[in-house]
Amino acid sequence: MNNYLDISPEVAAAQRDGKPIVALESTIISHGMPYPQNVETALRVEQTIREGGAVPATIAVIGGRLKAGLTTQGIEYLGRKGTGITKASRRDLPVLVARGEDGATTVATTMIIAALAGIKVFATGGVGGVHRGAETTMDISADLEELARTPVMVVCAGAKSILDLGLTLEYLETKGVPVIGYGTDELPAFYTRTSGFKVDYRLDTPEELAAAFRAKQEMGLGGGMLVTNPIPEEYSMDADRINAAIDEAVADAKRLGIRGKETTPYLLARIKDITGGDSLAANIELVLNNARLAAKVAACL
Ligand code: PSU
Ligand code: MN
Repeated sequence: MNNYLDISPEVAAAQRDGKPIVALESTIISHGMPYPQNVETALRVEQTIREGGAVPATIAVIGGRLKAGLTTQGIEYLGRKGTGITKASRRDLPVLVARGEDGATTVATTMIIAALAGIKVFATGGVGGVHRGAETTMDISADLEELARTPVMVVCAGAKSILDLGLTLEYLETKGVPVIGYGTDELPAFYTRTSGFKVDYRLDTPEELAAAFRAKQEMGLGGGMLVTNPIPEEYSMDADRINAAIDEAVADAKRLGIRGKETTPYLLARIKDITGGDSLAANIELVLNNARLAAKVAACL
């Protein structure tokens, strides 16, 4: 086993018993939602995975150790510290680990640690992508590169239009990452079920998702797979309203000169304020929905 990795007793027992395991990220806790909804949601997501017959492995870096599986206290600690914890992508791991520091793992880093721990399925809300204006800023999330190289299935609710969805799909195509719509031909746009962009393939059952992922690994193609699962109809937001809020948030970020890793957390918080908290409610529901699907796929694998 990797010398830097700690697998929690619950996750280790699940591995011994051959039980399905679902990885969860921690940047969504520290930087994606405010306290205390972040902690409540993280615990509800874990509970949802247990109800689905799988074992949750929330992933983070604590005191320089890569953790697969956190305690409730660990989740509470990350949630309270919030943006006081380093948002840790691939490039951040070496120094955080060498210094014995904490890090909240993004999609990219959660994939890395899940793969080290032998976990194949990971549920989250949204993934990073190619940002609007990337043709001049070059702001392309390391999440996309990780999907290209690390063999973990990421179940998300699509990508939100804080990103350039068309360029994000182009990038994933170049990198050979299959983008699957679960029960849909269209890429879901996180808060809404449609975006106007087509996914590569529509698959309708957890078994089909598992079979495609297994085939990719067994052929030696490596890398991940992006499963996009639309937010349940009853929680989806009005497209005009959410798009206006996103445009306003993107304009504010530009005016304030927000850059780099601050961009995504700033936009999420700003959109929540502009929508009077409604975007957060939708965000919570779609994460729970993704956890349910991920537990089913993990059981098939
Ligand atoms: N999108 C969300 N919620 C999030 C994130 C993205 O709706 O919490 C987080 C995830 O951890 C994702 C990261 O991996 O932001 C991407 O950040 P960046 O764009 O800086 O790569
Ligand atoms: Mn970025």
